[in-house]
Amino acid sequence: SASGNKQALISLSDKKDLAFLGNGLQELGYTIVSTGGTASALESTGVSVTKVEHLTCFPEMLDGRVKTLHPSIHGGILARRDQKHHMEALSKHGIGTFDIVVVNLYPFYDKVTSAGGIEFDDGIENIDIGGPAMIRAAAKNHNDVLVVVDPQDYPQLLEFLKGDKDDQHFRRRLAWKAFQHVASYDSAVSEWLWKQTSGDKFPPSLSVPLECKSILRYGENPHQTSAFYVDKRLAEVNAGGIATAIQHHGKSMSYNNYLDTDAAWNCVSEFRNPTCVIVKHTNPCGVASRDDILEAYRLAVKADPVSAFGGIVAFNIEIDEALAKEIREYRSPTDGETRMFYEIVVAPKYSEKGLEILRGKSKTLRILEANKNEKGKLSLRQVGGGWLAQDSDDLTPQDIKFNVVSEKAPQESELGDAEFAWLCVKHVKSNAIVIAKNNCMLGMGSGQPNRVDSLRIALKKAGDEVKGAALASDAFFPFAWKDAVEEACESGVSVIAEPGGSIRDGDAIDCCNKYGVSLLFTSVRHFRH
Ligand code: 93A
Repeated sequence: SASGNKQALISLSDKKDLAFLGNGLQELGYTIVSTGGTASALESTGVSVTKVEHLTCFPEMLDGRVKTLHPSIHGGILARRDQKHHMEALSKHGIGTFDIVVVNLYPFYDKVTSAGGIEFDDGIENIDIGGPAMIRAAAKNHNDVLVVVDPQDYPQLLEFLKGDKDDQHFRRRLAWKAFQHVASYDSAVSEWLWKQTSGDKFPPSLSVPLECKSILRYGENPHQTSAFYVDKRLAEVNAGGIATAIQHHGKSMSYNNYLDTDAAWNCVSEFRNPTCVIVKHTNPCGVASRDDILEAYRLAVKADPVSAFGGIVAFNIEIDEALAKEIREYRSPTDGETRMFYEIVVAPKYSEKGLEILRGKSKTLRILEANKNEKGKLSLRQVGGGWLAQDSDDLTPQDIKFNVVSEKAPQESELGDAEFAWLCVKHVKSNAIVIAKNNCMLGMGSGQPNRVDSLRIALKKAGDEVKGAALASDAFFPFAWKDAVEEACESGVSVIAEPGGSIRDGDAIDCCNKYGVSLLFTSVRHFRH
């Protein structure tokens, strides 16, 4: 500073851990300069503060729009200490330097996404101008100024200041984080403005603020490097699905683990009754709903015990003591001996005892507690040189009409089976066929380049249980005779649900009438490529 004192500039909307920071800096001999609200908060915890107005000799004006935008502030941040003429300019104007700048911004995203929404003018007032200016200035001049935007970095900042070593690495890491903070903030503002002005969901450019959550050990294969990025804005409002899940136990998550857990969590989250879903390589290989969740779990394993081994087990209800014990102890139905092994268990909640028991299953078992998935999210996928964007597929059987197009109409239980199979088939990679009965998946065929092969795989897995079951197909059958529909009918299913819409729909209807099978057209397709 002008008098040679060490100075810190603090201006915070999120005042978490402010007392810890203020006291720590004061003890280290820093003079603290602050904006109105931050200054009052610091004073109330016994830290003495110089108000920004005292340096600028201007009051906060324009309802706070101009508080820190002044040469006395920005000169003190931006001056290069190794440039004589910079320092001379400061002293000529009586400006002191800042060694530390701690700023976080008006909570724009929280405000514009808050329940009940926000008026346009309020949104505008929540765009922070002075804060980003200070952050960018300090980050640019990080060689001389430490810039902190995250309360989690306060302890490390104080440790750094107590030490006697300067560390370019630490300074640059803080500057990197600062520019991330501002970039993500600006992208939230621009996306909100687009929605306000055009009402259109897809802006002409995308700037999703992605923040690296972790560097992964490797990608899909060990020779590929990999990292996991979270959508910062969704993380802030706790709506991030698998990206914001808490890991209670186990080895760190891998690239494939994230893909598979996402698939399992997306699928199980859609069921209303207590449900267990087991996923292997992004496809559900076992799904069952029961009031008794232990039974649901056992049925989900039994659907395909070979695939379930080493899979991801997902529940849509709390894992309590009894369920945890069952997961720990249950033996593979293939030999009645080997205890089932899983990569990951994911659920919305755990009882204390349940968590303790699962921790005891194995050192490596990853135990995740995930947040509900928000509907209506943008889904993004990469192709060479670009990204494809679409609405997430949020339609469930409750949104769909199952139109009877055959002579035979399904009984109520058959209709229930068809709806259950339909919800499962939505989560299976195309071409997808699911066979289900009594709220339990009996077989599935996925990912084959033709529908007949997927059907044959599903039938083989269902075995004898296929008699009287429901069959769902994620898209229409291009051919009926000597093809998928006839094979399905011959196998003994009692009801088939498919979108309809083929020029050969008539053949499918005739075929079902010949075999006395109910045929339902949903007019909705669930491709998953
Ligand atoms: O309204 S602003 O865009 N204009 C400014 O000059 C300014 N200076 C700091 N917003 C400004 N700030 C922001 O005020 C900071 O980014 C921080 O989030 C907040 C702290 O205000 P207070 O200390 O009064 O609570």
